Amino acid sequence: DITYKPGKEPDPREYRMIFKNVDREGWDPSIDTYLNDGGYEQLKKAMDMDPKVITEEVKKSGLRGRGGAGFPTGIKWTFIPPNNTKPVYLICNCDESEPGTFKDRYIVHQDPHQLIEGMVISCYAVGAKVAYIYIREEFPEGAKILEKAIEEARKKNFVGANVLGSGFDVEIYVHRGAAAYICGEETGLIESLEGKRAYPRIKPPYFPAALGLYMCPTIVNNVESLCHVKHIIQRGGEEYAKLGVPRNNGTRILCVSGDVKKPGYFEVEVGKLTMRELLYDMCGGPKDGREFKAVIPGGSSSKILRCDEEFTLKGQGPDGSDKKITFWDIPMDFDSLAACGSMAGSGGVIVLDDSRKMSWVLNNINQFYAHESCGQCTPCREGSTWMRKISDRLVAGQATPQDIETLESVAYQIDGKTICAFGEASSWPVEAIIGKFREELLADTSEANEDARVSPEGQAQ
Ligand code: L3W
Ligand code: SF4
Repeated sequence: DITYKPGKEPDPREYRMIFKNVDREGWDPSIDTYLNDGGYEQLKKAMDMDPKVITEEVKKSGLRGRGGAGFPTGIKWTFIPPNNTKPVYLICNCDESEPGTFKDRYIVHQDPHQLIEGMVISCYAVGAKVAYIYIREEFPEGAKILEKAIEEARKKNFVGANVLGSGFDVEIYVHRGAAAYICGEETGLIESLEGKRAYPRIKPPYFPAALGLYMCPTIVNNVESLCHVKHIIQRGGEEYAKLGVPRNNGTRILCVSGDVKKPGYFEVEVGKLTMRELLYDMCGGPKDGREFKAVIPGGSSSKILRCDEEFTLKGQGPDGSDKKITFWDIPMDFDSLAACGSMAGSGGVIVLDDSRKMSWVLNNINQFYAHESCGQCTPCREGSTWMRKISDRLVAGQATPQDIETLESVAYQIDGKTICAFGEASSWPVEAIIGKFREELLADTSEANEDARVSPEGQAQ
């Protein structure tokens, strides 16, 4: 009996759980609307459970982090040292900045109480009395909505001292981010929250679950991940785990942008849908007169896939044999996309058709990472700028074939040699685009450009 606003109806293949209230007719982000829909019932249920049992349920659910790395949420929670005597913090990572990703903002804008309910349950499970929502600076409206929602929840005793008479106290603070992509890297975020520049910390030893905010145990989870906790309590971990496919449980929100007829957000059971079903059935196929060329499946940091590629999935065929699949058969889950050499990342599916020149795509990505590098480590700071300069030349028609080799070599010299995953995020797209579209990129170069590199004074440019 739920209806959605005209033109915003979900696709019939969707499974709306986290996005159930997004674009819903008659819905608003107030607590009254949420309570009328059964809101905060799962918090009441959770407060009667042992915190350890909640963590067990989250482990059983198989929930994997929706922020990019897909790390199991329940397991992360158990990394808090058992003999810990320091305060524990929970941080909701709402610094949604990965190019191609636009899901957390909708939750915050349209269903903030779902997030708050999930956060309070999570705080209770991990023993955190203070939680922060680190929201990207560019979401000022979202920050206001969250502040208001927290106040509403406090008035009803869902947040604050002695939550629902349980003896459990919890405060949630909204913290506006520092307007940089690196603030979404969990240790950069923590530094920023401490009032410092968002320089990521070396992990290990500083895994936040042991040494995080103010060097205290800190759980950092993405907005969407925290919302799932409420639904795990409602269904029970085992029942929740029936959604999706083994090791890739639950639902996830895919954000599709770029060259499709119907871009948008789609909540689906993880792994139940193939690339073909997503792009043709749900997104309406390519624009008129065009053909699909390539897809970046998990935000700009993930490796590009060509639409004419074939893959071998090790041990996934009958009786443990290898299974051959085409690009179109890839199930949209963490493990399958990893097996195809890319990743599910933060769910941002960027589609490119045959009108896109790969030199332009490469340069667009390089511009972003060169701008966003925090500058702390040399391979990333210098390398991301070199990569941008070379691809600037490529789109300007001033590159030589040797430039492509240099660009590839720079990428491989960043990859694996930096403090945080930004190094890989910036180099993987370059490695994949050159590896898969080398001939096309070379066609945009010319040996003759070598001569143009020498200035009138005879100095190399
Ligand atoms: C304790 C251990 N904790 C791992 C924890 C770790 C973190 C999580 C995953 O993210 C992704 C990248 C992009 N003891 C632990 C441990 N953990 N081992 O598990 O850790 P990790 O290192 O695998 O990944 P990461 O560096 O946290 C990297 C994505 O993030 N990304 C962009 C994200 C953008 C958004 C957005 O816009 N919404 O989220 C950029 O790099 O996909 O794969 O919590 O502490 N032994
Ligand atoms: Fe900063 Fe890049 Fe080093 Fe990460 S890899 S710490 S973003 S310079």
